[in-house]
Amino acid sequence: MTRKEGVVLKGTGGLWHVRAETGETHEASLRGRLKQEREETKKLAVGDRVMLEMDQRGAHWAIAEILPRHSQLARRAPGAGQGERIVAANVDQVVVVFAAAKPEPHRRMLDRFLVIAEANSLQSRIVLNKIELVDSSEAERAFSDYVAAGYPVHFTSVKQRIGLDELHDQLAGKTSVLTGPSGVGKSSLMNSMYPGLDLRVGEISESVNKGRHTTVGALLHPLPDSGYVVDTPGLRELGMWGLASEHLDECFREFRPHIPQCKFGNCTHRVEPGCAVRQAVAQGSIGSERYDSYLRLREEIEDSERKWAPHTLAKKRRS
Ligand SMILES: Nc1nc2c(ncn2[C@@H]2O[C@H](COP(=O)(O)OP(=O)(O)OP(=O)(O)O)[C@@H](O)[C@H]2O)c(=O)[nH]1
Ligand SMILES: [Mg+2]
Ligand SMILES: [Zn+2]
Repeated sequence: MTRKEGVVLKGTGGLWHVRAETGETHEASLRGRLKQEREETKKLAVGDRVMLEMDQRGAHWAIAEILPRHSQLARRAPGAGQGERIVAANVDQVVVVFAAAKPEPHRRMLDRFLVIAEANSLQSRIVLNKIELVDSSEAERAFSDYVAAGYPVHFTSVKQRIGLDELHDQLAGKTSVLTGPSGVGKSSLMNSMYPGLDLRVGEISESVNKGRHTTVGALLHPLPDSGYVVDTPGLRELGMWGLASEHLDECFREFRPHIPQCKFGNCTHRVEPGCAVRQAVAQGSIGSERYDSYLRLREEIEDSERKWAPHTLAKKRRS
């Protein structure tokens, strides 16, 4: 029987586009047996590595097996982790692009992207593009919190071709989710690193994404040399659904060494005495803006927990 391994690039109406290791793309449907598996983690997503098998007549490819995943970017429905949806599988990193100016970088939004990546146990990389528009040492100072937290930060300019080779090297051979607000230069960066590559990375189409029930699938784009870029309808839409408020602190990397030092095990790092996180903020080892982001996001998550908790309870009682 003819069998080969491949990577799922996209799915449309039950038909999946699978790129074989040798480069050609096949359309394949999922074997009935796999369709029936109820396990959430077995649901197929772009980025999944699969085994293809040719049917007896030699006419169609079928996905016979989904190979184990090493990571995933998931979207969870509000309220107790039901209805998890895998946006992409085997993601190696999230690349968050902002502009140094035009538009001004939005730190709160950056922190939100980083939290979503951390909540999915994915590594992040920050790109500050249009660096030629500002004083570069000032920009470096403004982003020193992130460097200190352990995030790689790239300062780039498409206009002056700064930092593009370094970024290109970090995309090679990896599967990257590229995201960031509109107008920061995501398409320009990709086009200048990979001339001729036609990507719509990270673009958020307002009309398709407004309804919560509309689902727009992600696409996996092979890069010309090696590696893939995941084209999602936008990470922001993923929200922080499913992240419990008591786990938010761990999604701020630089908080982690301090959390176990707090006097109370369930410390919210707001008003509790003996809070090691607040002490680190006072001493400057945690940036105050990062701490402010934490407080705001915590409020936001707690609000949604209050909103969804009765709903979840009612559901549980019914079943
Ligand atoms: N000054 C300057 N302008 C840049 C740079 N990179 C991109 N631009 C400009 O910024 C504008 C937006 O760039 P795009 O690449 O379309 O931005 P995008 O992030 O793909 O935006 P969306 O597709 O809307 O999400 C364009 O006019 C680019 O020419 C840069 O390094 N410096
Ligand atoms: Mg674009
Ligand atoms: Zn604390």
